[in-house]
Amino acid sequence: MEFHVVTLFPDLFDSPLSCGLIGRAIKAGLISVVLHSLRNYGLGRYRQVDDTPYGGGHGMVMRPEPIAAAFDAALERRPGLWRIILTPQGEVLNQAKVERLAQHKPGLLLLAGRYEGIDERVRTMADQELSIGDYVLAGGELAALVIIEAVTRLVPGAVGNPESLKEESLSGPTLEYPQYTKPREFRGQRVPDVLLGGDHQKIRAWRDEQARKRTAQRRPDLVGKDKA
Ligand code: 6GU
Repeated sequence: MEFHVVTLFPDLFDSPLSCGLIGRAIKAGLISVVLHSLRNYGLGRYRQVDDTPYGGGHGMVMRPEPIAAAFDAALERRPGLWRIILTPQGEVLNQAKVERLAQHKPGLLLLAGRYEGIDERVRTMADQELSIGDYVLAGGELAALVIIEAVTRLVPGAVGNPESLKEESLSGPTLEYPQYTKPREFRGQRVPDVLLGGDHQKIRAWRDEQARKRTAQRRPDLVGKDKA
């Protein structure tokens, strides 16, 4: 799986791409991430990438030409990439969408938008627009990293124990059951007896029930819902 990211801030990716799950997946050759610095495709002496909005208004708008040139360079290197614009105006990401993104061969091309907006004509160069939730970030860089991590987890071999993926993929979205580890008692709170008894059928039933209750209480919007 190959990820290409078009961004004005390639440095922002250094540590997230070198640590943890993503770092391991890169070292193992399971994924690769290619950063395309938008500044390299900027216009004129100042490598300009944005300009004032036609019609007036505050802020700057990203010009289409540098983005088009960066997309061309990425797609020349890897034809067939699924092209995504990261913007709060996109479809909201969820696990079902992550699973679909993981199916895209040879990989994803992610545009991290910045400033107050992107020229509307850039939308015609993309296959999909995605947001990671209903709040505002300064740019799409963190959203790109969210997508890279969520998709990388689904690449075979990237997650240490594949059993932890299996449970998620069987059902629609529910919250996890409560987990406990040592010690048996912490500040007066005891681990539920059922988990110490070793009756695996009983443990499974207890966990299912806890997950169901917790989902109903905290995320009623997920109840009865299939993967969307
Ligand atoms: Cl993809 N970009 C920005 N700028 N803000 C966001 C977002 C993306 N998703 C949620 N908020």
